[in-house]
Amino acid sequence: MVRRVQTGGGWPAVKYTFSKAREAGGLWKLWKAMRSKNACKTCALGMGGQMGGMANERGVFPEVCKKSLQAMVADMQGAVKPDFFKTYSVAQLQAFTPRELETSGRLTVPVIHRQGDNYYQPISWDDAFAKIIGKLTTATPPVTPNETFWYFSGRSSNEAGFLLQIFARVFGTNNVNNCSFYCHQASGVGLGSVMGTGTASIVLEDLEHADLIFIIGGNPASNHPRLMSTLKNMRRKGGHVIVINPIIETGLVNFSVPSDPLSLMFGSRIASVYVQPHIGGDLALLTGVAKRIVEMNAHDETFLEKHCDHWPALKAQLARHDWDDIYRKSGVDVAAIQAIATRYAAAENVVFTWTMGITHHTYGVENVEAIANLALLRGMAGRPNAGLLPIRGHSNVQGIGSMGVTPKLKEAIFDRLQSHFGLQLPVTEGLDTLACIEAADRRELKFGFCLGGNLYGSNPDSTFAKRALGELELLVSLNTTLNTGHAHGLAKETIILPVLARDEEPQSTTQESMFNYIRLSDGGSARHVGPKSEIEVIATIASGVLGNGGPIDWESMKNTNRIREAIAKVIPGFDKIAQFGETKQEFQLDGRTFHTPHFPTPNGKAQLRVHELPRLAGGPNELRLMTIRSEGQFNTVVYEDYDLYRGVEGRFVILLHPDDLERFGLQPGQATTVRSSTGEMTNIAATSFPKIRPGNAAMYYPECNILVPRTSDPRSRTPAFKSVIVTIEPTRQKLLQREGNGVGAPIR
Ligand SMILES: Nc1nc2c(c(=O)[nH]1)N[C@H]1C(S)=C(S)[C@@H](COP(=O)(O)OP(=O)(O)OC[C@H]3O[C@@H](n4cnc5c(=O)[nH]c(N)nc54)[C@H](O)[C@@H]3O)O[C@H]1N2
Ligand SMILES: Nc1nc2c(c(=O)[nH]1)N[C@H]1C(S)=C(S)[C@@H](COP(=O)(O)OP(=O)(O)OC[C@H]3O[C@@H](n4cnc5c(=O)[nH]c(N)nc54)[C@H](O)[C@@H]3O)O[C@H]1N2
Ligand SMILES: [Mo]
Repeated sequence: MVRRVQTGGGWPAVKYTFSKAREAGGLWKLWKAMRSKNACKTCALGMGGQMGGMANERGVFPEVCKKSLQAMVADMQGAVKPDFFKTYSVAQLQAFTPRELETSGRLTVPVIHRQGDNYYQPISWDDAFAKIIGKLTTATPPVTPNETFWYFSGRSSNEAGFLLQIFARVFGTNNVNNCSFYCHQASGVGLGSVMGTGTASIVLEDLEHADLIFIIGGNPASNHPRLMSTLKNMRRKGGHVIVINPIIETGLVNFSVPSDPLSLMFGSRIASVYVQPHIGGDLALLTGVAKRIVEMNAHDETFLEKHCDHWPALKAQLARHDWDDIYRKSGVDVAAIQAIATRYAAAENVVFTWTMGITHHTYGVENVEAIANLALLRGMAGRPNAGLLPIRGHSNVQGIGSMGVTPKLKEAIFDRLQSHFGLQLPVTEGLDTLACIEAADRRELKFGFCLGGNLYGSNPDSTFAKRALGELELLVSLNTTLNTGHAHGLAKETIILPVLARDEEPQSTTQESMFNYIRLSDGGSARHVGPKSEIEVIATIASGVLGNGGPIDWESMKNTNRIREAIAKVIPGFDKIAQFGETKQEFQLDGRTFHTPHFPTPNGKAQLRVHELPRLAGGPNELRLMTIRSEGQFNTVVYEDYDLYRGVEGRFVILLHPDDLERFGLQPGQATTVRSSTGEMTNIAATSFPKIRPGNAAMYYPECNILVPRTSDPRSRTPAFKSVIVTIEPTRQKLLQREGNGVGAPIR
């Protein structure tokens, strides 16, 4: 039974450090690994390498975060046993939970699986390379460039991302995309549409001078714990935090920052105002706050007229929306909207942050635009200490984007690539992530290459994703550990290549934080014999496919200094990276953050956007379901089956407000069947969870992705992972108990 905690962080976090240290072979060993000069492996708020892996970009030594310990200890685990792939058939691997797959050990030998075989077989590196290179060059019938796709997760370095991206283009396709299409793509598109640039408008220091921070649609206590000391410090100085979230997240109410004795003993209050809209109600709520600000005459008319386009249109639209409609479409009444508006109007330096509760909707881009509108109303962008901050997920997802890992290259990158290398790049339209899976299903694609990640596990509609990947002739993935994709997302032939983690790389690499700061990973010694560096793998394949006599000498790209020289020439703002191998000097990217109200749009003005308010999804006998992370997982990798902060045991559960349990005639703990338009899950334990807004429900990703339809935001192509319409009824079979996997999981 898990103990319900009343505060985030605190003693459990400290205790956890010691238990993880035991797994890693002792506190000293773990401490040394954590102190190595490598950028943190988890979220993009993580720490740079320059100061010994644990200081942020201002050189301040912050928290040891549980996430980074988990990721580090996972990389420090022993190798997959030599007879592992002989012992466990694919059918058995399919019955493993995500946690069991992850803890099977580090991958050290390449393996291959052929459709119809029961087992993965080891394959030598040479044979694996020959097979991949052969498929792309001499196969009959041939595989053409546009029959291939290239997926990137956000864990890899800038160098690996850049190298693979240009290889795919020179090979001849723009089917190049990254996990951002399932994550913050709506932030990039929405910020781009209003501000002219798709990343944070502030640096870390600005955040520390804010006196009001909005946390919208995210749970940083669990997913970005290092943000919590900033919030605590700000509250101590008299600042405020406004949280907008359908769930009251324990750690956003109270958080005990382990490095601060007072906070550790007594906890620190985080939220000043906590508002619970319905899932998907943010656009209406944010519009309501904007309307109220104008009614209170708390907006900055001069700023709006001087530095923004379309202010008259927005003003007229805000006046047209009526309060009843706003309430119906958000679930938030005028009194709560007034509470937010009052705090906002009183603050001087305001930072707006948001995460997946905003982007995972069919109108994610509009949600982000509404946040930007609200900030601009009071001139909270284009000056120091205030602005917009999408809280990024993966540690280098932003860098992977900067390196040009998008179907359509930015014009400047395209031109510079052509002129610097004398290349002729493809101009065909490239496919985004979801479009690749759909094209695979139509048998239009034959070959897939995944630089890290878990493409199967991160997809909506798992049944469909499995079928689509099954149509590919060859799927190659570069991974450190096993995940559900290796068991379920199998192509006709599937190759897994084991790679080194960033702190095991023989050469230094770089990563970009969500504050547009380029960080060092100095590498280290390999923990296992067998895995290769991502860069070596990519360069070997590229040189085998394209040869070395052309415009790019791929062999020479095994040296990260050569890659960085190319990055400096090709990617705007990255000039300083050319000398990085020598100086190891971390740096702030130019041209991303703006402290003056001159926006990188064609006329230098921010572009306010006008929106219709969407109706809340779902009918009277349905529930709106959000699919979320627990405190004990990192994306599709599950470290623990319990969710400490929410006090939930097991992962095959649906969290429901007691009112909804009653509405559907369910008892707490009862086995239920949850159905959506794409799938159903049986034996899901109905869990009483008073902290969720009635009418809404939550389940854990990735297990529940079978229920998530492929409905996506047309502007960002991000699936609506947080807005799944489901029905619920008791399961007739008896609820099955299974050790370790929580209540409700099928017995295998
Ligand atoms: N521990 C841990 N840390 C992580 C990760 C992890 O898996 N585990 N993943 C990393 C990655 S890639 C990412 S993208 C981030 C994700 O970080 P988050 O976005 O914080 O994570 P989620 O669990 O997807 O989203 C959860 C929050 O959104 C709220 N929410 C859901 N729907 C809505 C809505 O309609 N409106 C509003 N306002 N809120 C809503 C939920 O109640 C929940 O608190 O975390 C990164 N860090
Ligand atoms: N229903 C639902 N679905 C979602 C979401 C949701 O909230 N709900 N969230 C979405 C989001 S925000 C994201 S970002 C995606 C996540 O999508 P991905 O990024 O594709 O998935 P991860 O689970 O982070 O990938 C984990 C794997 O990365 C590998 N790995 C770890 N470190 C390294 C490394 O250094 N190099 C290499 N090559 N491999 C490494 C490990 O083998 C591990 O198994 O999922 C999306 N899917
Ligand atoms: Mo993400």
